[in-house]
Amino acid sequence: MEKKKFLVVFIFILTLVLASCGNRESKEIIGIEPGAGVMQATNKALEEYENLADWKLIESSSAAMASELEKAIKKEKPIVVTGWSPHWKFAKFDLKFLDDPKGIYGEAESIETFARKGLKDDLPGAYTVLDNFYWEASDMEEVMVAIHDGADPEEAAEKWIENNSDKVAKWVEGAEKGNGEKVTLVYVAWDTEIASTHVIGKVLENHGYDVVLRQLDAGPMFTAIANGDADAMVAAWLPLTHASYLEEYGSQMESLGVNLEGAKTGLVVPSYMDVNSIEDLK
Ligand code: PBE
Repeated sequence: MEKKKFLVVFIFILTLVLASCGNRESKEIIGIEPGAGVMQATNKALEEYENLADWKLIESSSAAMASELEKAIKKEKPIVVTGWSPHWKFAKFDLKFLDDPKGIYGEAESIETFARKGLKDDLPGAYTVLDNFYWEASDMEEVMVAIHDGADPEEAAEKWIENNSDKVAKWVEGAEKGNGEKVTLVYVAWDTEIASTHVIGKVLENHGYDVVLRQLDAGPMFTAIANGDADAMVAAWLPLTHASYLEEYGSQMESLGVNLEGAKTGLVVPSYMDVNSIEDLK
């Protein structure tokens, strides 16, 4: 008798624990690298949207976030991730950005190029190529999808350059050829920046420079340019996503302007989920 009672109580408690686990799981936002602007914005969203009061943002990596998303979609399970566009995930899965009535994630973002001070005088040819670098979201997406489908980033960049010689010709127009001088580009392992940095890196290499690509976290990427430890990066999302980095390091870097328009960040869910706004998350 005693044993039976114990068993009943045990099962009851187990049910409670499992239920609360399930509950907790559904109140998680799968994030990426802690230094990303979309993570700062999501922390702000957790504070400002009352319905997110008991939600948690999970730090992760861009690659791990994408694989969690893929796993959930295979089982048609609910999932909320910190997302951004352009990104291959929109070509591969049926996804939607949640409406953001409080405007925490801002409107459309641009991606901008920054160089260290003095690059223009030291390597005017490389500076001109970086300054001319501009492409469309669809171009970047093409490279990202190729990489996701298994191509090496360098290979995917080469292929895109081959197929878009008209665009590339405009970037190198009027740029003095390099003579094996070293150019260091820094970037973060975000899918967007892996694509862009490998493309512009290859273009500079084809133009006579000895290009080194160095992968860093977001903060160190900005400090490397500000300190002059690296020559340039094509990875600043503005006006909002990297606003805090710009405030800190903007005066120590040289802005070369926008290289892509119409980017966006926010909370992303599979289309089969019955939510359309951040305010619908319960
Ligand atoms: N991202 C991709 C970055 C910028 C590029 C949106 C993940 C971020 O949130 O900082």
